[in-house]
Amino acid sequence: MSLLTILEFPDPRLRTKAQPVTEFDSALSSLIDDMIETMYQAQGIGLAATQVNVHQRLLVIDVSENHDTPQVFINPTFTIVDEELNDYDEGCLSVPGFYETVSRPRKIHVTAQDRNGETFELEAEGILATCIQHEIDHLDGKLFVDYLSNLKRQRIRSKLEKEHRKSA
Ligand code: GNR
Ligand code: NI
Repeated sequence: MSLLTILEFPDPRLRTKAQPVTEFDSALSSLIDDMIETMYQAQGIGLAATQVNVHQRLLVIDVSENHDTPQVFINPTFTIVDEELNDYDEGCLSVPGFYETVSRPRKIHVTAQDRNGETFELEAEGILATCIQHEIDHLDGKLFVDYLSNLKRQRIRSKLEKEHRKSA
């Protein structure tokens, strides 16, 4: 397995719209394992392929207490079950160091495929619902900072650009 590099805002590659996964082969399985390893190493609860510069519709999540139950979602879609919004203090491995409140539908119904291409469905609420929506946004080239005011997003962009210059 190998660790993958996580792109950081405002990298334009994070704006790429991911394409559906069509080949459920060993290369896909290796990518999934690398993404899970990268998510754990970065201490994140989710990771979308877009963040590691792979523009396929694939994401991994682990919201379990012991960080030992990774979930894989390929070609995921969701419908809103409960329009009621949940506020969550969101962070993102591609926007390191910043946390802001985002409102999203609290309960969703998700359809996705597993690494063998088998379709499954589940209902998600709480942090899992928030995380799945955050990750699917990544696959569509969207970041949580897009829900903030232009001023806040601009400030975050400037601070991260400054950090990137320092470490370049
Ligand atoms: O690690 C993460 N924590 C988190 C907290 C609240 C809402 C969403 C997330 S996802 C994030 C990892 C990440 O950037 N996934 O894309
Ligand atoms: Ni993220």
